[in-house]
Amino acid sequence: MSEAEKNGMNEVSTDSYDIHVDHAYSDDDIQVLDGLEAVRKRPGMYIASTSAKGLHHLVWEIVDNGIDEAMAGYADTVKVTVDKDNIITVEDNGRGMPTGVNEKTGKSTIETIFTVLHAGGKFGGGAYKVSGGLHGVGASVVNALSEWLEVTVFHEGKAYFVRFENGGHATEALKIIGDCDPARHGSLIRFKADPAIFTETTIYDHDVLRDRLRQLAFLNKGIRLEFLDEREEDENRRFHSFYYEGGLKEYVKYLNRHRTVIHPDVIYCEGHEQGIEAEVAVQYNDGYQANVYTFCNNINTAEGGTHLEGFNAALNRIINKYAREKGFLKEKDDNLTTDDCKEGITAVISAKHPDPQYEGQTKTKLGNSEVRKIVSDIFGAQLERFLLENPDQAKSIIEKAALASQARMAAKKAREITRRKSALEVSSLPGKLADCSSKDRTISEIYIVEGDSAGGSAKQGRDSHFQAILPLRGKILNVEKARQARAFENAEIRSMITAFGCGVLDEVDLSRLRYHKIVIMTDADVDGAHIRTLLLTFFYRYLRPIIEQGYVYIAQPPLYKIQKGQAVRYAYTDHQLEVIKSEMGSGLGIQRYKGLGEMNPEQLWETTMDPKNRTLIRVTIDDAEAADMNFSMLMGEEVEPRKNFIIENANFVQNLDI
Ligand code: 1YM
Repeated sequence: MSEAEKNGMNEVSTDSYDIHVDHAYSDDDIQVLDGLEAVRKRPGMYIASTSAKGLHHLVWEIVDNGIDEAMAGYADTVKVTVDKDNIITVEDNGRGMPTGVNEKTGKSTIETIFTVLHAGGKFGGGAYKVSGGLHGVGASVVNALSEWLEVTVFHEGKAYFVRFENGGHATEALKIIGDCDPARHGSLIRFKADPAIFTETTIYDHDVLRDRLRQLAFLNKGIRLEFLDEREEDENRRFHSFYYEGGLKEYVKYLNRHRTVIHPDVIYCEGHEQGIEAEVAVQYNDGYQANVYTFCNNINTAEGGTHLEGFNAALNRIINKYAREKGFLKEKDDNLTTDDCKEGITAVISAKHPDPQYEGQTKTKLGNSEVRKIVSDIFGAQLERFLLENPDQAKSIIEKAALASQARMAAKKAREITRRKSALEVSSLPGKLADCSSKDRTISEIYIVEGDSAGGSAKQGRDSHFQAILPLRGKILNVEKARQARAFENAEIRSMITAFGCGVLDEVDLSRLRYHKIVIMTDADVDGAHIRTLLLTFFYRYLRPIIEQGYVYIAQPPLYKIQKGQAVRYAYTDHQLEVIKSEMGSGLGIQRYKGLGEMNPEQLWETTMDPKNRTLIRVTIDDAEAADMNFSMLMGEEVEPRKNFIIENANFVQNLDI
């Protein structure tokens, strides 16, 4: 079923069609209407969804057009405003959309762009459009999904205007509505998302808009992106102006801002070949993770692709070449692997391609093969130059890769032991695990429980048919601060790996995962939150697919037990406690649970484990960059930002972007 059908939108769009079938329309008009009608019928085919994500997508379609105009060299600023009623205004200071009449449709070019699906590029005279989005389909899709949309163009002292409503129909033809300052030029688009389509929400998320606009400013150096949120009372949050002369160089500094870098200068290059642009920036920090973000035409290519392959190849080739030439590697030594060269790296790779091909499960893998060599050549040349010109910085980088290589060999040994154990021993499951009897993975659950006493209650309270319990003793290792070898030696981590059965890192095989629900159950206090974060960090770094596929959950134990005579109720939040208190009246016994251990097995089952009553929060990764950042910050070396973050976010795990 499409998003539209799920939302029961067929009737809505049919209605708006009928209103406008009027005898003056020719066959061509009907086709035009059909186009927008199709978008309203099945919005899911044109935008990500009709949820909050799709709502924000509308903004990005219009912003992309402004950025295109800026990238073509005609504009330098794109402004986005959200007003109190969640009406969006996007304005650029470019040439202004063409105000003439389109020969084929007999209507203004602007009306054509906004009412004919797939119009964009065709009318642009083959303009070089490399920004993301729907490749020119965007404007008409946004119009179709808006309650109304207005376009104002400022051009040679005149202001032109057209308004669309009722499923995207122009109320009248484009016309001059007045004079403007002859120096003013550009396009201004205002629209209100249609609540009949976006049934979940039509309220924009300030942080989502701000963060993406900041990212677009990093990805398009020299373009100013302004954001005004008129809903914000807080003056510090109302207005943001993003402008980065240094592009990705500044992006990498920003990404490393809470980390300790091991060399002062960002390695940076940009270049173009065959009409394809490549820009790369790199700086190493003292951590062990690789944080590499790749983009094509401003779109995050989460699955990587040829630009990433070209980068990896150049990094490996040049670092090994330099390490051999300068004697860091002896003749008998093996080459450093690409992973060795990437330990502690923060890198951003951005390609701009006139005809990008996307592959992969989520169509976020760049497929154009020519990009591989272009990135490899451009980045390789600059990396080599950088190492030769900056021997001190080169030394820090090469020594880090050499250490990574030694650690990798140690980790391999430790990991082989874990693997052999699970492969050879029949009863290899960890001793502390109370497994479930069912062999059906899809219904099996494993509760990771903090402490032996809560573990004991959980074991007694569970339904052993499908619920397994793995108690963990005390705090688990912080994998953000430890090398792999130490992680694989850690008893708690090994217990989890063997219990889950699906392998780790690049060997994860979800078909072997023994439980389709992995539930973290910790005390509802600061320590519990910390342990939960440590566990999520481990999952995120070593078992990411189990999060990506939605197998990880957080249990919600109650905070209070409220009793009046025989009647017992539980409150999971302070707010709920107040509600229950007012409902139950006076003479209440209220117990605050300090930990899971205070609940007897029956209570634990009833409140937290029984599928009929419990609340499980599914952990998701919406934004890899934000999640990475949070884990590095929460779990990394630098204490100050972590302290501040925890203070600002008392209930911080709920606020983690995962
Ligand atoms: C706030 C959104 O859409 N700006 C914008 C769009 C266009 C032009 C300028 C433009 C492009 C060209 C020539 C060209 C568009 N024009 C078309 C089309 N901002 C925003 N600014 N003149 C003006 O590409 O040759 C599509 S988008 F099709 F009419 F050329």
